[in-house]
Amino acid sequence: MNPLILATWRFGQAACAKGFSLLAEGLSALDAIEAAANVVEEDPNVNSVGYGGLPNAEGVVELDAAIMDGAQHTAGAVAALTGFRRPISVARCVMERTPHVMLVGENAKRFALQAGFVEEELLTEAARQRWLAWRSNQTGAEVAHFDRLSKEGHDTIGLCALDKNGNLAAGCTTSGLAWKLPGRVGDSPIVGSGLYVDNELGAAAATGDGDEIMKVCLSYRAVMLLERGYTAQQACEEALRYLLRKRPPETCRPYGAALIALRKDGDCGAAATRTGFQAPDRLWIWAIASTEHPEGL
Ligand code: SD4
Repeated sequence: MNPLILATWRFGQAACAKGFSLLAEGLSALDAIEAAANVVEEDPNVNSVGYGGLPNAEGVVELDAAIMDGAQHTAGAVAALTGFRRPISVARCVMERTPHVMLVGENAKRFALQAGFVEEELLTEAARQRWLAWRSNQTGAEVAHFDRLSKEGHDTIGLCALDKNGNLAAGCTTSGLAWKLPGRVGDSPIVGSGLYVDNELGAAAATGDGDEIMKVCLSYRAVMLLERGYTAQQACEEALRYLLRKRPPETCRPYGAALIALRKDGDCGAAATRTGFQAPDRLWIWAIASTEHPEGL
């Protein structure tokens, strides 16, 4: 089986390069996903993931992350976690060291400390300045105004990987929507919404408006379409058509959603409900298989 890894957004390229180098050495899809996600989590210039992420409405960086292992059909997640650069690694510890799937907020932090992670300030000066600028424009009762999902292309990283043994894994890690209400959790750490893996079928991961993605269990739906014989591309497109039917854009915030999917046999696909998840001529989705695709898919 040829290993393969794919990710959302332009910054997914560096993640894929790291993940693929591990897959090529024979490491598992699970290890590749974690290491690939860590690359973006550590990058202060990515203002939507990990260290350097934009904060919530009160200026606190709250992170959501999940990892799913197809080989064992198991998952781990953290939500509204503060103070740790690599939330996907904390999520993996939840999966491997507890009988649970998700830990949240202060108790997720307590768990991370007990697991040996080092607490740090995640709000960079650049992110703080953007938050201050946003806050100075707010008037009294106005609640979270989200400016994410602009054409900047700074967003959640979703990843799917296939290793040489044919096992699949997926991951998602994000600081969520900028200026969100404290405690708001998006789709990214929710199994079935932000990510899903069925080792016999394939894997999917989502990015976009988590408050809409969660209403249709988008990643689960894409994987279930693989079961019906859809290609990965068809599965992404059909799952997003379902989202658009249930939640017509005129009734929602105009942010939309995008999906990546990877079938068990290596077939891969990506689709979005609108432009803005795209460079002018292609989706900002990166895949690395036996050959690199430096221009994205
Ligand atoms: C969220 N889905 O927290 C994430 C944000 C994102 O593209 O992916 N935006 O809702």
